[in-house]
Amino acid sequence: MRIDIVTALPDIVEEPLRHSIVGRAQSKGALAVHVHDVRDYATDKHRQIDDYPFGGGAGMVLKPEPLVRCVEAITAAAGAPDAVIYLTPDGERLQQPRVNHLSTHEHLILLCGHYKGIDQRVRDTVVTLEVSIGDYVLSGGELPALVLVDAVARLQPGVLGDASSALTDSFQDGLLDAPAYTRPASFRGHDVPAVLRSGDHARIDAWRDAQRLEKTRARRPDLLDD
Ligand code: 6GU
Repeated sequence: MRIDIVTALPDIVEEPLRHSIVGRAQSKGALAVHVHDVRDYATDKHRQIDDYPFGGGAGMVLKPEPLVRCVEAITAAAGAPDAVIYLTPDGERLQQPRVNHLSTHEHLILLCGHYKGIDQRVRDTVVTLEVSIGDYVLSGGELPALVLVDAVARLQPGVLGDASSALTDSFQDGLLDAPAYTRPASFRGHDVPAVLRSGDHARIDAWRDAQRLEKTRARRPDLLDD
């Protein structure tokens, strides 16, 4: 899978991509993430990427030409993407089924906005999907882009150590995860539930299923309605 991130703040996204699961996915050749500085595609000598909004108001708007030129350069180099995704708080709220579907694509372009967003004509003519990562406001699309990359990277074949672990995650089957414990068996007077040390895997599975159901009922009853 190839993912291109188009941003005015490449430093924010570059370092996190080198670590953890996303870093490992890239080392393994399962994923290649390319970061593009939209300023490199500015058309004027001041390399201006944003401007005042027509009609007035606070904040700056990312100009259309650098963004579209950058997408065109990516397409010329790597072919047409399966989706051009704009990260924006007014997009579709990201949930696991959408992540699962995106993870099957070969090529995504992610557009990060900031300030007051990007010119509407980019959204109308180039963007094919708009995604939000939740109902709160962030200062730009860079952290949401990293969230999306992480969520799809861990689903690439061969990336997770345990092939089954992606499938037992919270949300993947509509339930939250069971509690996890490691050594020591007793920590400051709190003991690991005895069933987990019993070696009886049928009982352990049944205990975990019951815990998942109970936790989901207590914390996220909305998940049980679906
Ligand atoms: Cl995708 N962008 C911004 N700026 N804020 C957000 C968001 C995205 N998702 C939730 N809040």
